[in-house]
Amino acid sequence: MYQDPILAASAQLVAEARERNIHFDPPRMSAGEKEQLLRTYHPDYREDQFEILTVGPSKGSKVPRELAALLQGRSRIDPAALDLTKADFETDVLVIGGGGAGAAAAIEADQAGARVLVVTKLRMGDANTMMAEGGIQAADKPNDSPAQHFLDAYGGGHFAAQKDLLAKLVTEAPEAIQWLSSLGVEFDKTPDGTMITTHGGGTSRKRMHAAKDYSGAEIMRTLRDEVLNRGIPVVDFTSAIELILDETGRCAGAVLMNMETRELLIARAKTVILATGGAGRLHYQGFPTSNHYGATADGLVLGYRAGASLLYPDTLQYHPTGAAFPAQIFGALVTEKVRSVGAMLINAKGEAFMNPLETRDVSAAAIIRECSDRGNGVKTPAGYAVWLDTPMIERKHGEGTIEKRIPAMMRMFGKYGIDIRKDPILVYPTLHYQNGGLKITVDGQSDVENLYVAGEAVGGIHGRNRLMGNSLLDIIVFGRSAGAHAAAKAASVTPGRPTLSHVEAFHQALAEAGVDTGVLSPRLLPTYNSLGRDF
Ligand code: MEZ
Repeated sequence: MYQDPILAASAQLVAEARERNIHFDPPRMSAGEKEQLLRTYHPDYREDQFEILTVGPSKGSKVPRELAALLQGRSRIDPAALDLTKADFETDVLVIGGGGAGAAAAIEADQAGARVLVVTKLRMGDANTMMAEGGIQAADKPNDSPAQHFLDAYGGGHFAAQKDLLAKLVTEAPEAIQWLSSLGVEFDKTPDGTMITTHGGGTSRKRMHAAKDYSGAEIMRTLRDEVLNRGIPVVDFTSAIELILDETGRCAGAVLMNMETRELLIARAKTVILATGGAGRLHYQGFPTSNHYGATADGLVLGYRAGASLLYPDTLQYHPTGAAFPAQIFGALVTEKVRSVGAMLINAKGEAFMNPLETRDVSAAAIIRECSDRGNGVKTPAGYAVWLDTPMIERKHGEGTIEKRIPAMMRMFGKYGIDIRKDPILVYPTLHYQNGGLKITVDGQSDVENLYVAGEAVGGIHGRNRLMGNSLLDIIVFGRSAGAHAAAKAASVTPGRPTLSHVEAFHQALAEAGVDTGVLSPRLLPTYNSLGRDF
C-alpha cells in the first residue's frame, strides 16, 4: 500500500484496470514505428550528449561526453618515473577484473596449465555479473536452435552485431549451460530435471535459463568458488591503471595501484585479459544505474591508450525497468523476468501502452515517451515513471508465483513496505549496459597483440542493442575462450623490454590536438562526494 495519496490513487486506478488489461495483448510495433520511436526518445539519439574523439585509435568516433573525457584524459602516472624492470608480480596470463568474464577466463587459462594472476579493483565478484537477475540464454530445447537464437539477437541488435562473434555466442551457448551446471550452478528445473526456460524481450523461443531472479549471483558464486578452489591467486582492491607494452607493441603486463595505500605495483605477463566490465557508474546523461559500484569503463580507457580501437562506443543500454520508487532503490534493476512471467507496463491512465516484451531499447524509449510528450507518466518524488503491474502475475499464474519465480524482487520492494503481490511498482529506464566496447577478433584478441578482452568491455557481440540474458552468456563463452587463447599464446611468447612509451605518445598526441579534458583516467570509482573530486 502506498502512503503517498497520489501514488495510492494511481495504483488503485491500475488495480481497477487490471481485469481489462489482462485480456489485452498489445500489438508488437512495426519496424517503422520502432525506428521512429527510437529516434525521438532513446537517449542514444540525443546528439548533444555525445562528442567526437579527436585523439587515439578510434579518432572520429562518437562517444558519450563523459566517456570522451576519460578516453582523452591523462594517465594517473608519470611514465618516465616508473622502473618497469622490477616486477612485483610475474605470470603467464594476467586477468584484470574479478567478475564473471574474468573468473571464467582465469579458470580456463588455469585449466590449460598457464600460471594465472587475477587482479581486481574491489573484491572477486564485485561486478555486474553478481547483479544480473533474469537469466542466461541458450537454445537447448527441441523447438529451438542456435540459428534461431542468432536471428533473434541479430535483429534485436539492429543487424549490427559482428556475425562471427554472435555466431560463436549462440553456438557455444548450450555447452556454456552444461559447463555452469557441472561447476554447480543451480538452474531452475521441473521435478523431472528439465530446465525451466522463459521468454525475454525479443526472443522467439523460451530459452532463458534462470536461478530464480538472482541468476547472476548464483553464477558468480559458483565461478568464484571454482577460482578459489583451484588456488588461482587473486589480488583484491588493486586496480590496473595502465597497460605495459614491450618495445614491439605487444601487451606485456600492467601498472597496478593498491586502492588503500595507492602504492604502485608492476605486474609482468606474457598475455593480458581485460575483463573490467561496464560503465554505468559514469551515469551518462544523468541516468541512475543498475550497475555495481566499480563500473567506470576502466578497461576501455586502458585498452584505448595502448592502441586498441573501439566498436559502437555510442550505444548504451537503458534497462526499461529501473526502480523509480522508493528513493533508496532508485535505478536498481527490476528484472525483465517480471515481464516474462506476466507483468504489463501501465501508464498513469491505466492503459497497457505497449507489448511488455519488445526489445529493451524500444521498451525504454516507449516509457520515456509516456513520461514526456504524452503526459502519461506517474509523478514520483524523483520525476516521472510508469507502473509495472506485478499483481497481474499471480492473477495469471496463481498465488505463490511471485515468491517462487521472483523472490529477490519481492524482498527488494518488501523492505520498503511495498508488497509486489498486491501493489504494482513504479519503473523508469536505468543505465544498464554498454553495448559497445573494445573491438576483438573471434579469439578475443584486441588490436593490441597479446591483449585479450572479455565481457562487457567488448564491443560488437550484440550490435547496437543486447537482448536479455545474452550478457551472462557472453561472459561465459568469451571469458572461457579468452582464457584458453591467452594461455595458449602465452606458451609461445617471450616478452621484450617493458615500456610505457605509448602513454607518453598518447600525452603527446593530446597536446598536439590541443585536447585537455582536465581529467585523470581511468576513473576507478564514481564521484559521489560533495567536493566532486575523483578517487
Ligand atoms: O541480461 C540482462 O541484462 C538481464 C538478465 C537483466 C534482467 O533484466 O534481469
